[in-house]
Amino acid sequence: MSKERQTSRLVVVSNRRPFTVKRGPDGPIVEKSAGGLVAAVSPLLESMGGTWIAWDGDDVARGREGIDSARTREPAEEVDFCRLVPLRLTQREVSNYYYGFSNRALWPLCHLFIGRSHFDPEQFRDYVRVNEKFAQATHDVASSRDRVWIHDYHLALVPQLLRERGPRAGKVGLFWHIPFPPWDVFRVLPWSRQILRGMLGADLVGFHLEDYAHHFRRSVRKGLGLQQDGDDILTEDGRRVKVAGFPIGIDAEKIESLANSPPVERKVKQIRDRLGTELLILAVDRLDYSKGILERLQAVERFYERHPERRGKVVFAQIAVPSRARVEEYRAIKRSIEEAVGRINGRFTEDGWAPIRYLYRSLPLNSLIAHYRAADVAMVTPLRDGMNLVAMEYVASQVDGEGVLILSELAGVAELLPDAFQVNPFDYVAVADALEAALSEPVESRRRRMERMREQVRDHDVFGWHERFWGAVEPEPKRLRSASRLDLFRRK
Ligand code: ADQ
Repeated sequence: MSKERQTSRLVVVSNRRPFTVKRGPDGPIVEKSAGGLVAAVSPLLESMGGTWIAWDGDDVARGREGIDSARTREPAEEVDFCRLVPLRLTQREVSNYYYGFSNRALWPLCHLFIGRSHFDPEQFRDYVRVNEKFAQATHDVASSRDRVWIHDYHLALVPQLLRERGPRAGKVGLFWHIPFPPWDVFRVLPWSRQILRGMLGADLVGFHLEDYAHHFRRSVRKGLGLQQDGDDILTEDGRRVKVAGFPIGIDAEKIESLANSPPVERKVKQIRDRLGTELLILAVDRLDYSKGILERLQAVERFYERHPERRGKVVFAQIAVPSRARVEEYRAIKRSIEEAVGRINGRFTEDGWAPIRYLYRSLPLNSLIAHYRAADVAMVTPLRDGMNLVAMEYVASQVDGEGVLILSELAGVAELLPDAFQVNPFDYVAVADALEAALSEPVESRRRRMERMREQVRDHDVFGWHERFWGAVEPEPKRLRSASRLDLFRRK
């Protein structure tokens, strides 16, 4: 098959596309997809352009059973900052590959929730089939001078499947956005060795932390019997695969400048005026059991129980963006969260004040940043998290330097932010105590902590992440800059 003409050098391959298009009363509405991968990778393509290959995200609306299986790719779309190649999947494929194997086997296992993992051969079969579709589309679209950047656990087999489709001059990198567990956990997966072999098709396999990279190397040695030379893995076909930790970052410059912008300042004032209390504690997550929302609510309940003097003066706001709502575990956790919010509000509400505000929706970026700025304390307490961008976004939004961050020591980002109030998210007594300590902390020490955290977030931004990742296999990757002035997510 002839290669399509390419004008860019970066080809991003991910399950999720950077935005979704919904039908609105006045025509299509373009919305940025919520989630860490899109938040991290979008600024790079906004800055340098490129091609993004992703599932078109639309399995239900168009009823996909029985589609022409030879035609798996929609025509490429030009959007403001990249060329998008949407991939078609059938309903069954989406159900088995995405909701099934990716999110009911790999996701819980990598986050150490072995008891939540489901292993189903049918789902794995469709995972392989969909990975083949992604590999074929990438092979068709990428030219030999492109860097192919495959993202995340949905596409673990794509590096090897791509290699099998013919020799490539361009480098292939895989970035794994979630934790990689110890071999004793990963080996529980019946197809663990296939997954490891698939990943090793890349020239470079990156993780957020050196700890995760270490677990991967050890899994490859123990599971596949391969040799290691320094930090590299030596494959059976004589290749050398680089494996390392590359902590991800955010577009800190863009978030800071938005936090300082007049529309955000107006919104901050509006939030504070409507609050009706002196202090705001904020939590923002995708609705996922790994984010520890239920455990956090338990800590918040204890806090109000132990500190009656704070009632009427502090509000806790939980903003949860809907996620994977077709998976029963996610529907169950949503019900439990809603019950807990109702119970705690029922218990403590008095004189027009309610302790918890709960929003189940995605917010536009400006509004999200205004909430970060308006909050006196942010609680980022996942039970396990590859990195966690919300913590970094909160820090970058503290342009007055006065916010306090309570951070789970089980999130990868904890390595970067030792100045946060670090807690074990399973220890609700300690988390409740940390809340009181955070609210009572004098302004001067808040500022000192926040200043150091802001430096860390600036020094480890998403552009540096990109440079360090590709710098591991290419001598001089292109230096990128924030694209904050681009008019984004508008379809041409
Ligand atoms: P996620 O699990 O999605 O990412 P996270 O890193 O916190 O977790 O990113 C979530 C993103 O969604 C943030 O950019 C946040 O702003 C956005 N978001 C959350 N709630 C929102 C809301 N209500 N409205 C709008 N936006 C919202 C995965 C891994 C992480 C890793 C990232 C990047 O699980 O550990 O940090 O990828 O590698």
